[in-house]
Amino acid sequence: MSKAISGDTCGGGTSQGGSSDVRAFMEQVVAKNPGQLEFHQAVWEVVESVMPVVQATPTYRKEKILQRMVEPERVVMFRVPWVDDQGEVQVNRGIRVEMNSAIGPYKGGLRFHPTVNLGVLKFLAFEQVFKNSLTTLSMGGGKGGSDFEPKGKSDGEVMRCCQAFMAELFRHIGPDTDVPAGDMGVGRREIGYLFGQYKKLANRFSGVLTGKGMAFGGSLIRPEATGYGAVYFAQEMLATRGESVEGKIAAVSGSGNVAQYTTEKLLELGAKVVSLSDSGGTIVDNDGIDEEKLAWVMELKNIRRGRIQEYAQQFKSAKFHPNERPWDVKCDLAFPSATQNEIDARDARTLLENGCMCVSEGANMPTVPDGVDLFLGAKILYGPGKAANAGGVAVSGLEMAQNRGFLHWPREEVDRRLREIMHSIHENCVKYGRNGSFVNYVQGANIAGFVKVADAMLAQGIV
Ligand code: NDP
Ligand code: 2IT
Repeated sequence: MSKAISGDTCGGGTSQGGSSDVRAFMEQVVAKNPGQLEFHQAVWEVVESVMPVVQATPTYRKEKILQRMVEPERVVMFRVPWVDDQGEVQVNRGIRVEMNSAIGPYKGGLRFHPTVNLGVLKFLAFEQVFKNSLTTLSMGGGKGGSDFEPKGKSDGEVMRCCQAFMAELFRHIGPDTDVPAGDMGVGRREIGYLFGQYKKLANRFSGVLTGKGMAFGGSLIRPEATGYGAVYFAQEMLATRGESVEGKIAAVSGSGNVAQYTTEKLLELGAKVVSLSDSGGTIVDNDGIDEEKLAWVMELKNIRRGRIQEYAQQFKSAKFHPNERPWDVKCDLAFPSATQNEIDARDARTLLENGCMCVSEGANMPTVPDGVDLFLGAKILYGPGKAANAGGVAVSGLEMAQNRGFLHWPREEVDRRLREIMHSIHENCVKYGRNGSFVNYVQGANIAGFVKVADAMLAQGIV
């Protein structure tokens, strides 16, 4: 088993390779954004892919498209004061990074986690710009959140924090300007509290947030969308090699929203899921996590808000490995669905040695750069987060469309559109990422996502 990480440290920095143009560009980014390691890491990966396109396109160079893309259009940072159940005043920080609105209103989730800081949210907002572009829908990129820790807090405390957060954020968002949603630590409960406070302050019932409850404008399949989409993307990748999900052994990390619905779809398609995790460690169940066990996990995580460790007490077929991640488990398919930099180079090597043929990233940037290089070097099917996990924001876009039309599409309709979007993202990755018989999905996703945003920026002048 590999050691758990804090999720905010490894990878990034300036140690990555690339051409001299890439290095020169990155030196400026690093100098201008000191200490924002995750942001450097995310930018580096994109710049490495798109630099040849930029070099070959004089207008991109002249108009300084890349230089503009790494500068957020706006960042709002604010105080989030609230009172805990003991009557004590707590002070958190709120941030919204409005990265790029060239192709639509800012769109992206809110993360509540103690590791949240400006650099983390800038990395997430930057990734979101290209991801949203890939979805084929009209959405710009943004991300926000707070260093608030929801774990161990009462519903009342979570509500008061959400209200304090929205008391400032409401001025900066709107259905045509910026439409937040959930991310780590922000699920249906938090979106409900945030929406209630927005509605009260703005005196407006609008589709200003996505991931809403079904009774007040939410879309069917939005809770499932990221996990289902990551599996649909894996299906697309596997099909290029005449393979399918059926009968495969899958390792999943995390046990939150993305991990749960990744597992649900994998089971439906006949795979055997053998792991889940949280920040306390990993459970490995060699008998497989079946539908009944998954329903138990959903109750544990979504209602009781307990720890994954309890799974091993409930099901004797499982073993709990404290403070460890699942990547030593022998698997055909890996679905990192917890957090950034959760697959280090050693993990990547172990996955490859154990015969893993496909990695589909439900989480954002879960693999460190050296790990990505190992996957690409081994020519396995490697779907980076901005392509593989785009299903979540895509269905958020569908929720916005339904809100605009006062409509409520049936489950089958949303699922069909989600499948179509994942198919088209895959096709676009193949179009821009094919190198002979191998598809480099990193290159494909980055270039396809970049070109649409860059062309929109060119058309709109220097703004
Ligand atoms: P949740 O909060 O529902 O679940 C997060 C899971 O990851 C929890 O099990 C959590 O454990 C675990 N985790 C968090 N940090 C660590 C860590 N350092 N080490 C080990 N486990 C950790 O979030 P989501 O499922 O929504 O998000 C998971 C990932 O997917 C994130 O990277 C997010 O950005 C990405 N994503 C989410 C989308 C969505 O629609 N929700 C869309 C696209 C991407 P614990 O409870 O112990 O903290
Ligand atoms: O990382 C992501 O794409 C999300 N957290 C979902 C964003 C959204 O607006 O649905």
